[in-house]
Amino acid sequence: MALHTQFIAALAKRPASTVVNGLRTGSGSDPDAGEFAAQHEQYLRALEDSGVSVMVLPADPGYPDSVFVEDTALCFADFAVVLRPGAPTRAGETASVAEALSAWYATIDHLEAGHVDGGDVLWTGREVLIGLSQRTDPVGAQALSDVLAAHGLTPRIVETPPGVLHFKSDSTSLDESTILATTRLDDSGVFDGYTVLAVPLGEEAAANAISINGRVLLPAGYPNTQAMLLDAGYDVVTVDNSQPQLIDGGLSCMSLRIPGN
Ligand code: CIR
Repeated sequence: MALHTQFIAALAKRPASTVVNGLRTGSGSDPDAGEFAAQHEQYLRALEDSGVSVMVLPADPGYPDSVFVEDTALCFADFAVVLRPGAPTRAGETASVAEALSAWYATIDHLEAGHVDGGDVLWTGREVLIGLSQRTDPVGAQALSDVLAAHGLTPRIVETPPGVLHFKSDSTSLDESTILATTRLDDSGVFDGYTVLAVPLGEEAAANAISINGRVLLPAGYPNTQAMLLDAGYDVVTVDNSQPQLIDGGLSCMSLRIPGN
């Protein structure tokens, strides 16, 4: 199993009641705070059942989107990077996450310029793809690229399809050679050299999954993607994510997974 899909721990944050005011690209209905919290609990159980110990930070009502901790930092085996989220209302989410990460990391770098959301950064095990998006700008992408290269990783700055919030809204690294992705992202050629499992049309939201300790956590409600992954030999566990999806949240967005080393 590739290192980048093996994890010992995860960091999450409880959704605040203000999650109903979370940012969204469309004009969809508000999530229900109670149902969101219930689905979040199930999500935490699914992570624990996958063999990680989960640290859960208290809710932060001042930041409606703060449940989506993935956007605030990156976690590698030997170091973490605290990011600068691109939405102004999310800039203050990083402090509590940075403090919590010191439980695992002696080395924590900080992005010094521009903006990057963690949802735009895909570590494939071979390289780190940094997707330019509405949230991740060229200055931030280059600054992150420099940090990662200094740690011996191989960064590559790429494009996110128009209208897609984050690069990882449309992609997941299943293992070092295989990517789960939407056709609209795969068609860009960004994954040339990888085996791509394309989610069937109409199931685009299933492209955001989590490959963790030999299983794939997949949002519930995407039977064709589930069947494709099962056929390909993956162990699939579904998690109801309908509430986070109302505000553009995928499964990966709600935790930072800490690799073992
Ligand atoms: C936002 O727009 O920032 C949140 N409502 C959703 C963030 C989802 N995060 C992610 O894809 N990594």
